[in-house]
Amino acid sequence: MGVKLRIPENHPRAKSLKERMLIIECEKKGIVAKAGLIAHGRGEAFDYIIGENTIPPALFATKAAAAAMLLAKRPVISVNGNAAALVPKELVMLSKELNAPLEVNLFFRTKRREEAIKKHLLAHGAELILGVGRDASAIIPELFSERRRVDPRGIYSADVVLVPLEDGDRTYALKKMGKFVIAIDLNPLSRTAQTADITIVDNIVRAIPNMLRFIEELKGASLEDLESIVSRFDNKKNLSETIIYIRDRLTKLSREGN
Ligand code: PTJ
Repeated sequence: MGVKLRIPENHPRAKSLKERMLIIECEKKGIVAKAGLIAHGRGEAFDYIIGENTIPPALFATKAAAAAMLLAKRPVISVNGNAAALVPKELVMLSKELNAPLEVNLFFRTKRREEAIKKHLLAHGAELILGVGRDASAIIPELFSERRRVDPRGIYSADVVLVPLEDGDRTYALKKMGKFVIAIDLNPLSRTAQTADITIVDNIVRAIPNMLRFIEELKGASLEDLESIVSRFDNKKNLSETIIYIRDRLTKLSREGN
């Protein structure tokens, strides 16, 4: 109890183990839900299958997502426990770059967790956090989980919503409200992945920094160029290419006798 595990730098899985420790530490601080530990493990398994690298369809989706966020009039970044634990600094940077507020939106919503996530993001440089306490006073229609509670200044009135690590019930409801949904989900088969307008099948620890790079690259692009990047993107096609990539990778590995 309370003993901090040191992960040797030369450990072959050091990066993954550090992410795991981050999630565990943040569960202790009340940021990550207990179920978030399990969700992380599911993510790790999919990440292992794609090779723990950003694969070409994910990069393509990230560029389209950056263009969509730049085109948005009211973009909002939804933050849950796992996202806050893994990439707090990067989420704050993204929020500032895009002038897109961060909104706490939780499946396992408790006052303690809302406050812990808000504190964590403020400690990483955020200035305003939406969706905490009474601020989550609007309701997403036809949604029955705690995720239905949203901030009228944030997700409720957003045109584009970035939802990292979704659990499937909200993307459909947001789409029914006419919103454009960008998901980050390592599982290309999940309901969220299948329902979103743009799905980035990548680990959030790579996807958000990649998005920041694309935003830098596209900041000066014309509206027409940004619109053309978004309209050329086909989520179903990109997900098929992701699954084909995984199939081909596994076939190659099986031939190598792995
Ligand atoms: O913080 P809360 O209360 O909102 O709870 C959040 C969790 C994550 C517990 C909740 O949304 C949940 O149970 O999610 P699921 O149904 O396990 O779905 C999470 C999805 O995120 C799965 O498809 C995972 O593969 C994926 N995932 C996990 N870790 C990562 C990830 N995707 C991208 N990057 C990751 N690091």
